[in-house]
Amino acid sequence: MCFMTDGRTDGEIGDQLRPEGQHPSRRSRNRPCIRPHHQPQLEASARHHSFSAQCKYVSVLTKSFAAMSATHSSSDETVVLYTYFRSGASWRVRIALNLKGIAYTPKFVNLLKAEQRTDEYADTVNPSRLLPALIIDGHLLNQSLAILEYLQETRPNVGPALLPPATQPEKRALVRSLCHIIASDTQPIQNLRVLQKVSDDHAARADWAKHWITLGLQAYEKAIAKCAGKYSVGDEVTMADVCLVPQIYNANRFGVDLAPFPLINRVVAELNKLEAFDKAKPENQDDNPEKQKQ
Ligand SMILES: N[C@@H](CCC(=O)N[C@@H](CS)C(=O)NCC(=O)O)C(=O)O
Repeated sequence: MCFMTDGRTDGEIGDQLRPEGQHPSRRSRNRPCIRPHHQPQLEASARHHSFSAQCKYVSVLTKSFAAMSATHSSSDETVVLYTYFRSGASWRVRIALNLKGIAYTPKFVNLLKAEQRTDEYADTVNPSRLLPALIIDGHLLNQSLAILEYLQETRPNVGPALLPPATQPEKRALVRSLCHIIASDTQPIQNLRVLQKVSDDHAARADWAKHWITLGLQAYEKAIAKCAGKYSVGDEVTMADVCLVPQIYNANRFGVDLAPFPLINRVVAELNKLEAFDKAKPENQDDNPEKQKQ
């Protein structure tokens, strides 16, 4: 299994569990790691402005994008992803963008510094005060599963089909149900704001996360028993795989025993061989403090 139990420190495990404001430097958090072919003003502005200024900028940008998309819909406008290296939901979108070959500019939002909780962020980026958010084709999109479906619907012939075709509604429902095992029934119960509410005690938070992740993975393992091939559903990468990989990273962080999940382990090992998945990993993100030290 390629996930990084190795090199994990208490600090890393506790990252999501630690009180806010104790995170290492954000010196280079706005440095993009993947540049779009076109680099209009947004990227330069994103790098040089405070988060507050960035929010106002996005608001303006979003409005001007809305006006633009009324006149032409193109797929080569600047794509901006609001992301944090360890955010599983952002990670899903990073994978999908890579699979679809869409270059993007990351806008780093430090969850441990609660940058997602400001009113400005809620008003201009994501009303849920969560990551991710994606600006694409002149639209500002939230909710990772909605974003994955948007990418598939707007780019059906590029990269793998994240969802089976509409002519296979049962298979589509299967893929979506696997996504929801992770994205609805598991990840939300162990995200930062829930853990912070559960307890101030790091060990208690980890216990909580471990419990719910284990139940989620038990469901996923059973659910793919009849459909897994090379990947979760047959031999094509789907949205389900995109959701699975970040969840396994969290499972490792919280010390979940993955031995009882041989199918998941096999599928994840295959997925980790793919470049689109590799590029999307936390260790390859420019806002990862470990990467900044390199
Ligand atoms: N259902 C949302 C979940 C988003 C979510 O939980 N995001 C986490 C990061 S993975 C977050 O922003 N957490 C910040 C917090 O808990 O305050 C989606 O899929 O987009």
